[in-house]
Amino acid sequence: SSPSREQWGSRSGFLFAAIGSAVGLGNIWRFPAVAYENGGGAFLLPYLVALLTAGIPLLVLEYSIGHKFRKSPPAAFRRLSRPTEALGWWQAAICFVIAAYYAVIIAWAVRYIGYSFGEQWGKDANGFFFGNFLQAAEKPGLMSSYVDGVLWPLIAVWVVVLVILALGIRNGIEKANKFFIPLLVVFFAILVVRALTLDGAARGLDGLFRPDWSALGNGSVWVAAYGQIFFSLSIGFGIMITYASYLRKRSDLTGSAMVAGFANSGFEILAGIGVFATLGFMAAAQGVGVDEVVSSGIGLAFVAFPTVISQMPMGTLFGVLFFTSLVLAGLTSLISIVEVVIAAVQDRTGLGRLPATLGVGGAIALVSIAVFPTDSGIYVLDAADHFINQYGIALAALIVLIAVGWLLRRLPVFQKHANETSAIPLGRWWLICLGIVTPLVLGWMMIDSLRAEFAENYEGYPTQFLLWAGWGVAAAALLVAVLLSLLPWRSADSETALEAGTD
Ligand code: LEU
Repeated sequence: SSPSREQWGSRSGFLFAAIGSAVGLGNIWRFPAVAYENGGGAFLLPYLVALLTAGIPLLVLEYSIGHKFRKSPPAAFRRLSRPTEALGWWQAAICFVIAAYYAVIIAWAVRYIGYSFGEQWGKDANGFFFGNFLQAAEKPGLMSSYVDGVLWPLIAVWVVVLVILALGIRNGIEKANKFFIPLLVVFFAILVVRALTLDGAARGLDGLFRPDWSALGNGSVWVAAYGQIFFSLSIGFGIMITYASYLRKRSDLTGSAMVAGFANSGFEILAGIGVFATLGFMAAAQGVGVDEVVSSGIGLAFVAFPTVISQMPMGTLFGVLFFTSLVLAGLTSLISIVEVVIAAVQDRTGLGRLPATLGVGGAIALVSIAVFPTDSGIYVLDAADHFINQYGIALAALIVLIAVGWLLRRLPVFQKHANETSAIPLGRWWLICLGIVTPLVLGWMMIDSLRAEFAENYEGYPTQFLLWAGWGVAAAALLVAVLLSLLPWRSADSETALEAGTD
């Protein structure tokens, strides 16, 4: 590999970073609600099937691509074949968009650590969040005013992330993950134990895990399982290619994929237990059924949890633990998303780490700071998140599999590459999962979500708004990617760096 490419200090450093990327907001607020809505305990079956047929096999593929070429996605895909370079830029562009809004949610959580003291949201957590805190407009539209209470924590989040990234792979990303992830596990474990000792916890768990076997006959339940696995494991948008490009030559790729995959799912199930035990307490306190208090995403973290916190003894401590966990889990994921874009530009231009971090990371931070701490920020965030997930991540993953598996027929090359240094050999099942099963599921997912998109406007938002904040953002990511891939690689430096990347 090129002598100047950075490397992880140890295998555990890479694993902590890979797990840190995977364990994020998605684990804490997405999984519990998705599982609940899709068959409860019965959902664990499609979830496990998705993990084993798509999650872990794709992790291994991404590790192998990054490890073989020692490059970030655009340069790695360019080595695969000239036209596929665009796929790498597409992944980098998706990361640009995700990073810009993901940071804002972390900023909210930072602010809510402070609000936990004295439970400042008062009796109306919903009104407080959307009104007092976000100062959200009534309806989605163009941004018209700034919200200081979001702006300052957001700037702080970006400063922390850019400093860590500027310190590099070993001194920045690896050290941060080795510190943040154990801390997260400790905080979250205390939180789960506390939640399990609340009155009503058992009712919550029963609500989550009671299996509805009839859900297994429903196609959309399977789609939800695959969707959750993609977002949660951070696969399909180049993060794992990038992180694996900093591995040493002799690295156990399949073993690492198993560890990262199971660790992420383990944390996810732990989060499900903690969240539902807490919701069970809330339902019991209000004398209603668990189904009346379940919400997902933003509503769960910033409305339901504050409400529960106000109702429990020692709520402040619980609030601090919960929001700090969100911040830690979010930061380690955000770092990985931004690193994809930095590495892509570095590989392309030969820029050093510091200028690349300031230039690229700074550009993402600027967009994030300009768009999201505004009265329309939450609507743009919601639409961009939905569209970039459906028509970014899932679609890009499908096209990567068609290109690598069917057009170029390179899956066996990566299978051989992984088997050269890995403890657990990849057999024929791996080819079948990635060549046939996963593309079929992803193709079905695409048709299914397009159908829903045209049946009714997402969240009932106005069409004009969805055209720019949703479709526009997803299409721009693709367009920018194609344009970037068409630019000639003029700099002698980057071509040499590229050539040096072979093994
Ligand atoms: N895997 C992360 C999560 O679960 C998200 C990804 C975009 C880094 O939140």
